[in-house]
Amino acid sequence: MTAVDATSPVRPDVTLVDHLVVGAGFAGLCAAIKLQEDGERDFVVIEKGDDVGGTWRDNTYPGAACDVPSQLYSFSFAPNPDWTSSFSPQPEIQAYLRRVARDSGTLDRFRFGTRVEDATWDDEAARWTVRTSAGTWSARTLVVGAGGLSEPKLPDVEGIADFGGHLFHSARWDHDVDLTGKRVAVIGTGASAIQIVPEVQRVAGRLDVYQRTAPWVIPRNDRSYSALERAALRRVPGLQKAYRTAIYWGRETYVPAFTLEPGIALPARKLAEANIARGISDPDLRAKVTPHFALGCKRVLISNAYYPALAADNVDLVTDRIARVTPTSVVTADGTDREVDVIIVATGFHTTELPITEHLVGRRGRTLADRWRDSGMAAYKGTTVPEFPNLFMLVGPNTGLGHSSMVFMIESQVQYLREALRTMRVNRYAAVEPREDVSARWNDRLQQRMKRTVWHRGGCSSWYLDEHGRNTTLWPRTTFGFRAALRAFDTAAYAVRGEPAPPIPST
Ligand code: N01
Repeated sequence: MTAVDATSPVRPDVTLVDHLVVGAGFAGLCAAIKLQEDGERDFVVIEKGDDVGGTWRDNTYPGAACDVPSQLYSFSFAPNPDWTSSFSPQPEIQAYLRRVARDSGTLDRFRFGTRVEDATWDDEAARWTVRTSAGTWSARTLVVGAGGLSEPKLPDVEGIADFGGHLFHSARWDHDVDLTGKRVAVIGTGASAIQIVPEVQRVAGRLDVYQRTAPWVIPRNDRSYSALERAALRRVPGLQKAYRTAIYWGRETYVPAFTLEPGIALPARKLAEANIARGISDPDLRAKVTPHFALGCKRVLISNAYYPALAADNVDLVTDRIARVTPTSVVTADGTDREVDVIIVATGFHTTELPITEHLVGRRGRTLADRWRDSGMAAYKGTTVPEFPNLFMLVGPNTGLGHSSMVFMIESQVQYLREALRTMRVNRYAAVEPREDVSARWNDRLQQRMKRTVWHRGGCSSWYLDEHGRNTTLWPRTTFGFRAALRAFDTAAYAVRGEPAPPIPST
C-alpha cells in the first residue's frame, strides 16, 4: 500500500492500492486469499462489521444453521474434517471462517469497522476512488463481496415503529432479551423463521407465528459425525474430497426439478406432505400449513422440528393479515388483538435493490442503482457490468442457487476475477469493461431460460423476482455450467483500455 506523496496526481489524503475488496464474508475472504496466492501484495479488504463471517457473523439467532451440507458449504481449498454434523450450526461456520482467515495470513489486509460511503470511477486515472468511514482509497480494481442477503428488510406495517416492547430482526438478534415465559410474535415463515420457531417455542410462554404464505418444508436428514468418521475424514487421503464430490453431484441432480420440468419435483412434494402429516395431527392446522404453489417456486426449507413446534399447545399459527401493530400488541385484519412482549421480524432481506449499488458511481456518472432502476439487476456472467470498468461483483445478479452451495459459485467468480487480473497484467490493460451488446445477450438468454423454470411457473411470488417479475437473483442452470462459463477471461466480450506506454529511457 502506498500513501500518496504530495507530487502525486491523486490527493495526498488518498491511499493507493491495486485492489480494494468490500466485505469479509465467504466472498471477500475467498477473494483476499486467492489474490494473495497469486502474489498480489497491494490490496485491502474493508468490512463494516468487526469480524469476518458476513452473514454467518450477523445471523446469530437460536437455531441458525446451514441448510446445505457442511462438507459442500466450505471452501474447496480449506476442507474441514471437524464439522460435527451434516448441517453445521452457525457458531461452527463462523469459527471455521475465522480459522480460515487466520491461517491464510491475510488478516492484516482487513480494515474492520469501515463502511463504504461511495465508490466513483475516475475515467481519466482509470481507478476507483472509494470514500469510506475511515479514509479514502484509490484502487485499480474494485471487488464487491457485500452479500445479497445482508440488509434486513422490515415489514411495512402500520404502527410497528411505535411498538413498546422488544422488536428485532432475525439477522440482528437481541441476545439481551430473555424470551423465557414471554409472549412472543414471529412474523414470517421463511428459512430463518422455521429455524427460530422451534427454539422460541421451547422457552416462550406463548408464541404467535404470523404466516403470510405457507412454505414447503421437507425433512432435514441431519446427523452427527462420529469421532471415528471425523478421524477418517482427517486421515484417509482423498476421503473428504470424495465425500464432498458425492454430495455435489447429488445436489446437481435437483437442477432439472427446479429449472426444466417442475413435475420432477413430485417425489419431494410427497416428502413434504409426509413431513406435515408426521408433525401435525390437527387437520385444520395441516390445511393452513399446506402450500398452494409448486414446490421449488420459493426456497425449499428443511426441518424436522418446525411442524411439531407449530402443533405445540403454546403456539398459534396466525394466517390473517397483520393490520397494524400497537404499542402492546399485533392486530390482524379480522380485528383480533394479540398482546405480545417481543416481536421477532423474520421478514428477509433487500435482495433485488441491493443498498451498496446506491453508492457505486460508474463511467457515465450514474449509480449502479440508477442503471438497474428500470432494467432490473443484470451483470455479465453475474460479475461485471457495462459502464462500471474494473468492477467485479461477487454473488452478483443471477448467481444465487436454490439447490446447492453458494461457496461453489463464489469460487467460480473469484477464478474469473483472477483470470481477468492476469489478462490485464500480461496485456498491460488499465481497464476492462464488458460490452453492452454481449452483456445484453447473456442476460436475454438467461431470462429466456428463466421463463421455463418453476420460479416463474410455480404460482408463487418470492424474493427471487423483482418488481418487474424478472428473476434477477438465481442461476437457472447447473453450477458446473456456471463454472465452465467463468473458467477463462473472455477478452472479446470486453472493451479494453491500454496503459500508457512507459517513457523511453534517455541514453
Ligand atoms: O427471509 P425470506 P429469510 N407480513 O424472505 C414473510 C437464506 N437463509 O430470512 O412468503 C408478513 O425467505 C414472507 O412471507 P411471503 C435463504 O436463501 C439461509 O427467512 O413473502 N409476513 C416470508 O415468509 C433464504 O431464502 C439459511 O408471503 C411477511 C418471510 O417473511 C434467505 O436467506 C437460513 C411480511 C421472509 O422470508 C432469506 O430467508 C436462513 C409482512 N409484511 C436464511 N414481509 C440457511 O440455512 C415478509 N414476510 C443457509
